Formats: sequence, C-alpha cells, structure tokens
Amino acid sequence: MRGRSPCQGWDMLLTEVTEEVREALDARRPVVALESTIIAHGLPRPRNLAVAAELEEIVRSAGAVPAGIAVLDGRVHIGLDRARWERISQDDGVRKLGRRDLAPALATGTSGATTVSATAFLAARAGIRVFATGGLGGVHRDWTHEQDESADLRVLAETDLTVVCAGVKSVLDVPATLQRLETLGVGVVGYGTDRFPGFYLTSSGEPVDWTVHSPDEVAAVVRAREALGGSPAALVVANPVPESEQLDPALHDRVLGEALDACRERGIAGQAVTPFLLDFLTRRTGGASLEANVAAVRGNVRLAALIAAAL
Ligand code: PSU
Ligand code: MN
Repeated sequence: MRGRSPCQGWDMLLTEVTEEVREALDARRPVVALESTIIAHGLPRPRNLAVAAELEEIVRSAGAVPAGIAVLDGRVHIGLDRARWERISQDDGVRKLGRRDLAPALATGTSGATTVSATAFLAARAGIRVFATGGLGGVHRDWTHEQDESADLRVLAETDLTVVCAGVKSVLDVPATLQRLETLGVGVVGYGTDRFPGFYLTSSGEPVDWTVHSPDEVAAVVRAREALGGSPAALVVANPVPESEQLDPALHDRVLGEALDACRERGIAGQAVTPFLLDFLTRRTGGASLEANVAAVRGNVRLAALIAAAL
C-alpha cells in the first residue's frame, strides 16, 4: 500500500476523504483507521459517542490522525467529524455493513457502520496501513451447526494492513478462529505476551507463536513482510487488556454461558448474533464487560497510533 495516494482509482463520487486525512496520507504522516460498527452496534448509547470521541483524542495525543470509516447516504467516508459520529452513534437507521454489503449500500444510498471486514478493505484502499478495533470476528461456537464464520477473516487474508486488536471476541470459538487465521495465512503476533488475548480477558489461554515488545518491532515485521512480497495478508497485533482492567474471568465464563443459551433459545442468527451477545454481557455484568471492552479498545488505539508512527 505504501506510495499509493488516497483515492487513486476510486470513483470520487462514492468516496469522501476528509482534508485532514488526505493531507496526512499525502505527507506520509501516521493515520489510524477506526471502525464504526463497534460504536454503532457494539457499545450502548449514549456511551458509544463518548467512546468515539475519546478514541479520536487518544490517536491525536499519540501523534497520529484518526480516520473513522463509515458509509453515509451511499457514500464512503474516510475520516468522520463529530456530527457524523453523532449520526452513527444515535441513528436507528444505521445498518451494519460487512465487506459484501458495501456495493448494495452505495448503490441504494444507505447509511451503515462498517465492520472489521468492510473497514479493513476501505482503509487499505485509501492507503491507510494501520487499523485499530476491539476484538476481531471469527469462528462462532457451534460452527458445525451454524457455519457462522465472520467475514472479517477472509478480508484479513486478502488485505495488506496491520490490525491492532485484543484478540478475537471471547464469545467465539477462539482455538478454531486461531486455526483459521493460520490456514488463511494471516500473521499473528502477541504484543508483550505469549498468550493470545481474550478480548474482555487478558488471556484466552491459547498460546501465540510470536511475541513482539515495541511499536518498532511491529514495524520491522511489517517491513519484512513487504520485502518478502507474495500475496497480501494482514498482520494481527494481539494486544491484551491490562489485567487490572479485565473482566473477572469467573463472571465472564458464567454470563457468557447464559448469553449463548439465550442466543440459541431466541433463534438469533446472522449479523445480529455478535451485537446480541455483547449487549447481553453488558447488561448481565452490570456494565463490567463494557468497561473491559472500552479499556481494550483504548489500549489498541493508542498502540496503533504508535505503530503507525513507527512505520
Ligand atoms: N470489536 C468490538 N466490538 C464490536 C466489533 C469488534 O469490541 O462490536 C464488531 C466488529 O465490527 C466486527 C464485528 O467486525 O463486531 C463482527 O461481527 P460478525 O461476527 O457479525 O462478523
Ligand atoms: Mn456472523
């Protein structure tokens, strides 16, 4: 992606890049892509808007430019101002858009928040090299029955981008998701840990093959990847939530079991599964899972800004 100026080859009618983001990309200054589904569908109102503002501020104070990504009225937005974050946070009509939903959304003038799959795709096309989120989507438990695997994984297998996350969402089948990432050729490094993080939890208990200790070390991995060439794929930097801010593991396991039961009983399927589970956990942990989620995202956004600067 290096050297590609933003919007090259884009249909300009479909895309709006803010001046701030465009200038930063042109000047090779650090930019961090932020996904919007976590704000629209992953966090409750009104806290979601406050978190969006906080994440932007963290990126800025670490010396990088935040580029929130979403689709509004059938146009891709790279860089979101306060009013647009407000719409994404508050408007009931904002849909959840994965990679495959982008074309129909653009064609029909729809507004939607972008998931990891759609955000990663759009960020890379815009020339952004680093992206931060909470937890990736992946293989859901009960996969043999539902065959529910997030579209995030395939896009990451095809996109040159560094993704900073707290692992994959703990509502998933974590070992199966790690196996899929291996099969798909997506690089995974633990940041300061040899355990794969567990989203709300500092550790998922699963091992991770590679450990890095600094933004410079991540940048070195990215450069080595680029020098090797070959087909594009993402690098996942798995950054654990600090132990002092994680959700109590016993509470996590108990409430997650209830959440999965409720999801099955109510026949929740497709795109609704992840928002349902996250919301259930927030309510049944008295907001504790929400705090762990926000703490994880904060740390990821900060690290992403430092990695973008190191690149
Ligand atoms: N990380 C969070 N909260 C979220 C998500 C990630 O902390 O809500 C979102 C991302 O947008 C991710 C999506 O792509 O959940 C996965 O949804 P699904 O399982 O339907 O693919
Ligand atoms: Mn799914």
